[in-house]
Amino acid sequence: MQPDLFDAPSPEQQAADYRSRLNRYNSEYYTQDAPSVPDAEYDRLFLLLQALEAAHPHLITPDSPTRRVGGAVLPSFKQIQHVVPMLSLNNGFEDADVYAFERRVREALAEDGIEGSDIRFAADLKFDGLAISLVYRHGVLVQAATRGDGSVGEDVTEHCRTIRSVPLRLHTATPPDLLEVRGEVIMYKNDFEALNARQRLANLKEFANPRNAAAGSLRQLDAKVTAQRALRFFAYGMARCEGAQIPATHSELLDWYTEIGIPVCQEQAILTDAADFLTFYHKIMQKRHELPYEIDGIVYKVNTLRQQLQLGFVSRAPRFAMAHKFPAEEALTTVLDIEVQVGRTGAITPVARLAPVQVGGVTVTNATLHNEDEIRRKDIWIGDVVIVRRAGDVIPEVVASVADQRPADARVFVMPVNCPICGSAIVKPEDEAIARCSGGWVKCPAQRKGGLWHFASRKAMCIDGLGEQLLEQLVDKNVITTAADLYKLGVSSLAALDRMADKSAQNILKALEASKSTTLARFIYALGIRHVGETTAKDLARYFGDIHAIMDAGEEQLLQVDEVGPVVAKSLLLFFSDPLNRELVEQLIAVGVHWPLIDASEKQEKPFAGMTFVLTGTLPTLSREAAAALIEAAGGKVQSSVSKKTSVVLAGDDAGSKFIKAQQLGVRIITEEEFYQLLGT
Ligand code: 5U1
Repeated sequence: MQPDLFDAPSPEQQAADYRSRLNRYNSEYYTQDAPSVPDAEYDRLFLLLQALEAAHPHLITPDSPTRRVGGAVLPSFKQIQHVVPMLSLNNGFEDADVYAFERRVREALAEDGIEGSDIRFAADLKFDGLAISLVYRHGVLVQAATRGDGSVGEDVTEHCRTIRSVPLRLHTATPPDLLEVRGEVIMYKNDFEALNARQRLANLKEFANPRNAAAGSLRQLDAKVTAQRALRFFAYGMARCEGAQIPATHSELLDWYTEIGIPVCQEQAILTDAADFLTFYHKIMQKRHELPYEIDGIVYKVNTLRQQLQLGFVSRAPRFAMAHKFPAEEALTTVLDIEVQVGRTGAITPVARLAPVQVGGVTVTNATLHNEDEIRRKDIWIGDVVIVRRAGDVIPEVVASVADQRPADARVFVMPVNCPICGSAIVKPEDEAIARCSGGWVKCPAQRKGGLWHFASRKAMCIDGLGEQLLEQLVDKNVITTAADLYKLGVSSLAALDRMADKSAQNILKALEASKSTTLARFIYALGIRHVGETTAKDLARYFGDIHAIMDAGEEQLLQVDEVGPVVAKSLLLFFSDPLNRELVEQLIAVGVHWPLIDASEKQEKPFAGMTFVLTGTLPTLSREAAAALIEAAGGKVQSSVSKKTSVVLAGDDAGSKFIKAQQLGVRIITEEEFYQLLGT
């Protein structure tokens, strides 16, 4: 007897085992957001299955994860007639539209004898992506189609196979004979940024937004291109189901989908009336920009599927649902002109002057164009029709020009050769994207104003009441030149300014006096040295403990500091090589700016001195902010990602990929309780 013949799995069994594990890991990662194995384990199994299939091609099944690569290049898209049309939704923008929808639903159902108390509504997110229909026969994905004109779409089966959140086989032993799932293909915001970064590197046109990127990635005749794009799928409805018990409500349908491996967005709610709708709408709108994907509104639907059928459709939209749209974050307008602005470090930023347009709830008339290369890459001309975007509090941005609407008299932007403020030459080093005014703060009032504004800002010297307009007057009237001059101001020089009463002048002098007592980190940050942000300033202060030590440090010594790399070191050396900057530091100290000495022994005593922490998951009692504050107060630093240099990962519930990475790298992982022990409390 040869026991291994009986014990060793056959290639068939082995392949089935790999397939089912890979499909499960896929679902855990993409559908449940809860990976149970590191990516490396997935990759290892995938390679094993690939090798097995190469040796035994008859083992390849349509639901094999190795088939997610895209097939042959298509000559054109095959057309697919939708058995159940893919309709669009009626849109509403105002509260009144939402109340009207609820009233219409209730009145129509009342005609069928349905009591108001029997009516519930489901709300889910309206994704800004591409509507897709997926057909499963006996649990296996057999067809995927775009919406097209609603009646006829395009066959994108091969493409959708490459989307890892689309199950190739439903996770159930008893699948329906036929199931047609409706949902949306989207691209996450971070994947969109990464794709555009790759496009830039390859000198290819960037996508205007995640929706365009998703649509452009799916509508490729070569599905291998789609396979390289990080697309995702979320289901929100069902068109057909045969050979299975159909759930009674929309929310039960979504629960069933989750059970059988079809991804569903977890941001849902069951609501009773329009007042509820509005609360949910505002809650989601608040956190809209923190979501990993773009949404453009909320969809309200009658929750009971039977009631949905009773309500039916009017023209091409269901009567049982409506989309409550958020204010648009993108709009079309015209570039009237392109001017340049000079920043505090002399950076020249081209700004588009736009025909006024409503975007994201405000009127936009200007948008940054970042730099000259960006203008060329986006191909933006003066006179062009452009897409403008304003997401949340983000500065409005020109996303792209609409090339086919370019007027005959459109002009290419030419970067000026001289600073529009001081007339000094504008220079642009070969290896930098940003052009700069060469005047420095001595010659260029724009740099002087910017530098002073930064010096007085909240995170720097925090001088209350010293606003932009006031600084502008002080500089324009030649009352001050440097930051040290601020501390020489008196009531009379301040009161002589426009709109400045004696009382306000007194308050500013008080604020100036108070600001003299600061910290070394704030002082370093306030100097406005290029590439030296708040964190680097803190690191420099902690490492050197003395401003003169920083001023006299050489490159090698600077590079010893945590956040300091060659670029920052060079910038510090350049700044302190200028006698005017050294003089400024001395003057500020002479007028009384001071900070507590950082005692080396005190530094050592802090329990987390020199340690870096990464936070992941939800901690039992501490918020992230509170944990970060405790770590920093104890001399430690908080970082956003895990690396070999990380000292400790503080993990709570639902810790995700950072936890796995820490395990892989052998980084110490602690609980909140252990954290308190380390802290000595
Ligand atoms: N979230 C969601 N989006 N969306 C789009 N639900 C939803 N439902 C739709 C559409 C077109 O249609 C059904 C109500 C038929």
